[in-house]
Amino acid sequence: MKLTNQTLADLPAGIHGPQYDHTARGVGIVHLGIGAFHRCHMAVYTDDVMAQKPGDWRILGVSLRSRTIPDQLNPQDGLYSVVIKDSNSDTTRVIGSVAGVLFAPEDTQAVVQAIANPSTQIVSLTVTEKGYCHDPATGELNQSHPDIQHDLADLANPVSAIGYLVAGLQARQRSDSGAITLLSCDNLPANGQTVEKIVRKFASLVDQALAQWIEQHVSFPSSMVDRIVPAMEAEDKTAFAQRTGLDDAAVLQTEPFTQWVIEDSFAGNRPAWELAGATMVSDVAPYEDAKLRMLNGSHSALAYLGYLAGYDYVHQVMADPVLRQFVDAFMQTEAATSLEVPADLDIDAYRRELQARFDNSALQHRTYQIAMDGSQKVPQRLLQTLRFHLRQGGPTSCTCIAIAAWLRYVSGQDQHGKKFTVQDPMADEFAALHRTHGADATALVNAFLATESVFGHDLQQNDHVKESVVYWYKLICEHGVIHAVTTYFAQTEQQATSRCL
Ligand code: CS2
Repeated sequence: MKLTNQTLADLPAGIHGPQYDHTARGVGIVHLGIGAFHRCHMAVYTDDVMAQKPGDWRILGVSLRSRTIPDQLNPQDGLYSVVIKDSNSDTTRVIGSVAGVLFAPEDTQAVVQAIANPSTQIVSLTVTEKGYCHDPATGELNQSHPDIQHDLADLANPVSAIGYLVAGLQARQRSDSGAITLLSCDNLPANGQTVEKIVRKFASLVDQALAQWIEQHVSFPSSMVDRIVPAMEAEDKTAFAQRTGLDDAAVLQTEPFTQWVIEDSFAGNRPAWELAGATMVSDVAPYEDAKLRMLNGSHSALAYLGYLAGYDYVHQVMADPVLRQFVDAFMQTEAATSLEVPADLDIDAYRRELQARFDNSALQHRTYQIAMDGSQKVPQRLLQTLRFHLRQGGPTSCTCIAIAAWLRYVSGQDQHGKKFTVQDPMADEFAALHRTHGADATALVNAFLATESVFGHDLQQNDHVKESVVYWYKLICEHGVIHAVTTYFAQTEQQATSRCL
């Protein structure tokens, strides 16, 4: 049975459809980058809100690059299933909040018009870290990015998310359609302020009057988003169809846990997401930092170490006693101690809960998926923790081990000599660094630390960081990840003993 509005009344037993008439609701949100994460997160919250309250909050999705999602969702009237899996059981629901999906390269004007439409109150984004075309170390617009250069020269036919936003805001200004909110839902620190800085910079390069209009009419709340959403593979879809009898080309899987903390500063109306469990606050920063450094920081660390050691999935890394202990030590001694912990967050309980989420073997979350785009992720996930402890004279070894594992990962070869493709906008630059300096660990680490878009200006001048990353990098290359991490624990134990004596 193909999933569509027509077949919704006959869903297989145990699968629940939307608890409201989704076809009677209008669109109030345009979402750029309608990938799996958005459809398991904000679209679910919005579906829950519409089931509880009247309101035209359906989401018009925009796919910026790939035709896959519009081709999957549009023939299904925007409907898709979400399978929520824990280690022992799963539940499935069909989400009705997505009204349809535009394919930006072909529907360019429709996207711009949708942003300008007076009924659109919010444009939200999940375009991944690299989709902001910014310098990850500083958060500034990268004006030499080819997509930005293209859009500055031809804003009538944008290709970047930032170009679409500014073209849409310009159309909104021209048609006097009123205030609007741009809501970033990507894992960036101060994501609202970051997108504000980038959009305003871009707009000022186009037209000062537009930049001023944006200042007066657009708000940019920050938000912290959290739900683990592993990519759905072809076999997972076939298994779903066989198990349920439902033919859903867009089915997704996720974990039971979900969290959304939103800065309550909207320029127009918004759905009452708090009814669906979102937390509205005046300052997201402490939640965002905790999530980025604890969850995403340890995710990246375990992905690089685990992938090099030959583990394909997160739960397998967690089942390795040495790496499990490392993840715990990373969180407890370095990430957690670098934070200004929000008053309502029990950081020890948070750490344990994260480990339980990583243990979820039903999720099949690939280390390779998390390992991609390190150049865009490492600054906020690892380097802020490192900088904090450098200032305080605190512990830095776990973070330096994770950085060393990343440098080794981007060589494109694991510790068993297996070659793989590094997915990262800077993959070619990193490969060149390995070609030039591969035989000399000190020269290699120096060259990486001098990559300012990742490491800024400060870290290349820090001898302690250099020495530590070189030391762990050599151990990882010569003896493997498990030996390096075991050495770390032996050293920590020795230090603890000598402190006691
Ligand atoms: C992961 C995140 O792929 C990654 O880099 O660390 O997508 C992570 O699963 C989410 O941020 C969880 O909320």
